[in-house]
Amino acid sequence: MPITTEIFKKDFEEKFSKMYAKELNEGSDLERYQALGTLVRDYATKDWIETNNKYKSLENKEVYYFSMEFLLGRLLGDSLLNLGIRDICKEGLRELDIDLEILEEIEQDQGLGNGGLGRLAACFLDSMASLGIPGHGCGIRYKYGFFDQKIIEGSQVEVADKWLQSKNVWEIRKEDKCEIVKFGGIVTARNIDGRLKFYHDGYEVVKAVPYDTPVIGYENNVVNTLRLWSAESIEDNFDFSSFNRGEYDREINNKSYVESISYILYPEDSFYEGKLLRLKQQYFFVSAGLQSIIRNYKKNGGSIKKLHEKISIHINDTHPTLAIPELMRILIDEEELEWDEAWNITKNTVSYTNHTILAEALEKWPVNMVQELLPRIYMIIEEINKRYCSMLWDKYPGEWHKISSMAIISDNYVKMANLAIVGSHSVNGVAKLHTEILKNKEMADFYEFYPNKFNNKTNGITHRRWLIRSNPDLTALLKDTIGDEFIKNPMKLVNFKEHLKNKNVIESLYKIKYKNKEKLAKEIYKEKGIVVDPNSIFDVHVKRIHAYKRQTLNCLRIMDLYNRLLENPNLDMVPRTFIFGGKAAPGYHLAKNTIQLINAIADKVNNDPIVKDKIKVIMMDNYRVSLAEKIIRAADVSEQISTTTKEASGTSNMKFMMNGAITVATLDGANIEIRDEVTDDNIIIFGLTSDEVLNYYKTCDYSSFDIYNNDSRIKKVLDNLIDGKYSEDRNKFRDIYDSLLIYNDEFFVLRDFNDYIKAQERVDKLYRDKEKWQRICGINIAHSGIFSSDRTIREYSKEIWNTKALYKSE
Ligand code: 26W
Repeated sequence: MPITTEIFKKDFEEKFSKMYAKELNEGSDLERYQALGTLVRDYATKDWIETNNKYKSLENKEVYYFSMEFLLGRLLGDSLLNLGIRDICKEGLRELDIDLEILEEIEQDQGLGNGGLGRLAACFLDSMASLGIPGHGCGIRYKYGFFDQKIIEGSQVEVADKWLQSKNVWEIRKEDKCEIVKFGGIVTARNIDGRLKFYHDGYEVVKAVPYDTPVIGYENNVVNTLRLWSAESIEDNFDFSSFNRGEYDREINNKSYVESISYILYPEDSFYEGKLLRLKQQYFFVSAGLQSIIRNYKKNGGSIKKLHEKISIHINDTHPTLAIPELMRILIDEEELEWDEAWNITKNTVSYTNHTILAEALEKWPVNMVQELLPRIYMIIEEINKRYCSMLWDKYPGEWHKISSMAIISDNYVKMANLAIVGSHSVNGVAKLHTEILKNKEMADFYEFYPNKFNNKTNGITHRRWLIRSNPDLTALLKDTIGDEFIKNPMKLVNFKEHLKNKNVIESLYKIKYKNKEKLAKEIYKEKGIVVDPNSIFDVHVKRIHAYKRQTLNCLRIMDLYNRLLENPNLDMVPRTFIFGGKAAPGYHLAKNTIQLINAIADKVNNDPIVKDKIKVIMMDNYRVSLAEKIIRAADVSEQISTTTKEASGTSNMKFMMNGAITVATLDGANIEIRDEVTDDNIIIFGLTSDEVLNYYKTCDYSSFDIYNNDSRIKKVLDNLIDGKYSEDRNKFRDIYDSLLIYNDEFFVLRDFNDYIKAQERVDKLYRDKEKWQRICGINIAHSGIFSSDRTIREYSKEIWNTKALYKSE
């Protein structure tokens, strides 16, 4: 029965009184939010059960997206949207004198991810469900997600993310679906009737408890599952004899030792550290996930020999690579298949996405660590390596260097990317340039050996969250002009182009952006106490803080602009508000120093009466999905200024364009494809090309010191870092200064500086022509359809997973 306003009101009141045994008007907003969330989840359960029943027939191949991170953000608004009941609920609540938006704001972000990789996983879940593709997520239910960032006296302070403090209404604990994961111990081989069998003894046992969250498709009755695993000790395991011996503490410690596995998300992205706990996390969720998938598959009558025809395992970067030897272990030790057959099934089941070429992000584990923690898994990796290296020897006799760099085990390390390439049937990059670099440079030897494994899948974003839900006014304009086809088929956004001749549409675009900017200005005032003018250009740089993303380049140009304003306070320029947001990894000193620099510039500039109406600098605290939604829709300018070749794809670039911002970009990652879509007239490109960057690496003839000495403007801003202008402590920004000069500016900040300034001057000029500016924004919106993750997922489905939708969709 379709839900009406009346039914909803009745259901909601009932749910509330059942949960809290009191009247609705006696409840707090948190209680109302929780009642609403629980009700919405209930509304999805019928479809959830029915979808699961369909999957039981095994008619449809299912894909499991294994990822250490799922950065979901809030779920209430999107669930209502996808169930098609947002307007009904809003109206029903209004009649009860409750504002839906207030309840939506109560929800804690589900922040189980660092950045791009985790958010991509979340967008993919939404697209798989919305396209009716049988696809589920498998990951870790961290007790503490990505830390909350507070800015205190200009510096980042990390605070634990206690997202589970108030109940998570979306998840269901599935006690009956627990799995056992084994660590440590010893493995012995015995010959049983001519077959070598492996026995694992003396291991430690960890109970893996799944928590399931429904992933609701857009108005299609499909509900897939995100299954996150939590580590618990087995109570029965409690050794009471130790209690009698007075070793109570040891047992308690063992409990917390076990539970520490799913305690916390590692906050490093793009920098790998060989921490034992991280290796445990990886094996923990991969082993639990695979065991439960295979158990379920067999229960539904699936034949183990046909596993690869019915199930795809996708690994999101190398973090879940142990899925390869773990699947081998299950097939050989438990299902008693022969090696060759098991290997064939494994390779054909697993596919792998690479998300970064940064060498320091490549995972490798010390051999003795893997051996001790996962003795049987190590044996299997060794055997895979042995067989694979013998193939390499046949093909490249005598080429020792090549073979050792391609080997899975070398220099006493297990190289996870190598294992992922060898043990999967598909390796993909996340944007065209990135894939080309993988094929021709980073993974060139592998590409030569396995030319057919490599392919590109340019990233995408779910337009349901990033446009329809987070920018309702723009969505309304689009519906008014091009109808609502674009909701199911975002490629139809291109029809918006023809409306850009219409002055009223241009005016509406302007007004919508202005309104979004006003809302953000309010938020900035609330959070930071700083007044910003919505008539100024909102120039936004939000993403993880990292040297390669070059927040410093942005800082230097603001410092330069400030210098020019000091020289000439009447400088003719459109006022700008520079908005930054992003977290630094806690151990990444330079990134933290960059945050301090942004805040120091903000402090100086925002309090200088000479320039205060021309420029403002804001560093928003605690950048996260829910804040991104508010910032991105209000942006005029999107800063995508990574050193060319370093940003695998970027995805915020797509979100900004879809919300009608103009991109200032280097020709890096998906920026190139955005440029190709909108053409050079509708994007502002600057900086070194990838060939130029690669050439610098080859010839080693870059000298930032020469640039510094020959360019007085650059010299001046660099000197400002250490001359006391931004801090009485002249050493405060010394490390940034040194990285740019003494360490020869690894990311070519100085080289791109002048070109970047010119690009920004073009922005200034363009913005003065209001109509032209809005038309360009409109063109960007019109061409953003291809960057919907629906397009990406269709490609994965067709070209990698071979999965079919439950029904025919557009
Ligand atoms: C081992 C530590 C570690 C943790 C996370 C290394 C690397 C990562 C991720 C691969 C970093 C990441 O999020 N990469 C981003 O992935 C996005 C989705 O594909 C891309 O859009 C970004 O360009 C890429 O930086």
